[in-house]
Amino acid sequence: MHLINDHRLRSALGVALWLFSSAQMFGAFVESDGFVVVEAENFVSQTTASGHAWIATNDVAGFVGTSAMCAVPNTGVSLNAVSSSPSLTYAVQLTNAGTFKVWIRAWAATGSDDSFYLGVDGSDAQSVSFSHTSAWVWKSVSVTIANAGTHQINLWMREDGAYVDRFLLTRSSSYTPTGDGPPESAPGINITYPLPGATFPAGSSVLVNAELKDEAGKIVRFQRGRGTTR
Ligand SMILES: [Ca+2]
Ligand SMILES: [Ca+2]
Repeated sequence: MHLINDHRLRSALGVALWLFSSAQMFGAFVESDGFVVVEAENFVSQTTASGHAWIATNDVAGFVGTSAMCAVPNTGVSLNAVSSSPSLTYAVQLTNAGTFKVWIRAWAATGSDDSFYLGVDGSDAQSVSFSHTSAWVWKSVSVTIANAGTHQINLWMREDGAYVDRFLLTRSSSYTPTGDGPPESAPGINITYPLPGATFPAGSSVLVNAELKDEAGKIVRFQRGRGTTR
């Protein structure tokens, strides 16, 4: 008999990864070992406001993933309130509560392009300013999240022309990312069948059910596949 755990299913059958790669919508990214890492381009939703919007762009080299996000047009606007600011919303699934450091990888050409607002669950917006060195830099702020589970991370424009590549949450107060930072976290894919610990004879044909949920917990994609155990 071969014991098949969740990891083995993913690698042996590839169903969950195929599901993720084919999904157009991103669910919650899952905390692992006190870390959640998210590409800025993998937002759940966005809004436009004040004649501005966040767009995916590849025009500054050195981004990670498929792109960075930039608040455009860059016409010298600085917004005072997030209620009138274009937003990006992300979903993270936390197994811990408490104080997290949020590290954001950002880029700016000038001192009029180097800030944004960051919030949690649509509130507690903090103004974040970073260095305009025309290089990708990591900047951190602290946030407190009262309970584990799925939460929103919100990014709002402050100064137009700001670029954001990716961000991470960490429970460590001493950790400092360098370079690109760690790989992006796994999305919240649940394998609903077989259950963890299920056993099958080697060479069995196994049906696998997997689902991807959005930040509200609604199933946005369901996939069924079949593979053979090794
Ligand atoms: Ca600007
Ligand atoms: Ca990116």
